[in-house]
Amino acid sequence: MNTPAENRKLKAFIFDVDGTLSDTERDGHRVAFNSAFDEYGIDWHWSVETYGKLLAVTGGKERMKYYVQDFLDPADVPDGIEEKIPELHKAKTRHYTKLLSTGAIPLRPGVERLIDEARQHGYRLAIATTTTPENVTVLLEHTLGKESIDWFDVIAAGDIVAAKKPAADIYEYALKQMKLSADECIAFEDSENGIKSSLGADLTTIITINDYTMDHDFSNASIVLDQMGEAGDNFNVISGDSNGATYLNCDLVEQLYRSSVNS
Ligand code: XBP
Ligand code: MG
Repeated sequence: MNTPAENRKLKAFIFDVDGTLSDTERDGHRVAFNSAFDEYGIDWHWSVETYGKLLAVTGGKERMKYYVQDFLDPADVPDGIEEKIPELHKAKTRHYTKLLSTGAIPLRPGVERLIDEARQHGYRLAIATTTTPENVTVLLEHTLGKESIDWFDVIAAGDIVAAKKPAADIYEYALKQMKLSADECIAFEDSENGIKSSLGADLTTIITINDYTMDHDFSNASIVLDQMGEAGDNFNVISGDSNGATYLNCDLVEQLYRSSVNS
């Protein structure tokens, strides 16, 4: 935080994608991994429960390596699998983008409204995610429309940085691209790896949990909500103070930003 408190102004919203904009993990990424394994004749099947454990490691290629190393009996590791992972991951991305292009996975409640409102108020928008860039564009195209890709100043994604979340690199990259400092932005996350990354970049962070992340440690979040919510579809506040608000709008985002940068 380097700007004097009285001059600090919120200029941009930086969104995580998986789990935050949309519940893509269980019915999107997991399904696509399993389809890739089937395509390659590999007899792995990641159940909903196993996948929850595998989410400890971000990045699809990294997650497959983690599975091989920590979940498989060495005797069951297919020959040459480590070298095959990049190719397997390309197949996974193909299955994922195909699935999402059917519109199978919607945005989470309140996401579209908050993005619309942020644009009306003149906040800049960015994405900071671990997933592959084309996975982000296919989600945006089939939820907010093709033109929405241009609403984001930067889509920071995947292998563009060497170290994925929980490292702060992807948020730092997004800030650099926008030529903004951390105290001019706010991050939206859903997971412990995500908040470690955003806090590592010094960003005030708002959390919306999901089934896979409800037990994560969010003790340094500005607020923890079950969803962004809508008028008439209230969020539940898990921790923090919504100051009487019943859904996440730009007013509440501003209040949370102010109390964080002034503390
Ligand atoms: C997202 C991820 C990604 C996706 C898979 O984490 O962990 O690995 O599950 O994406 P976050 P790829 O929401 O914290 O960014 O297979 O394209 O890597
Ligand atoms: Mg996430």
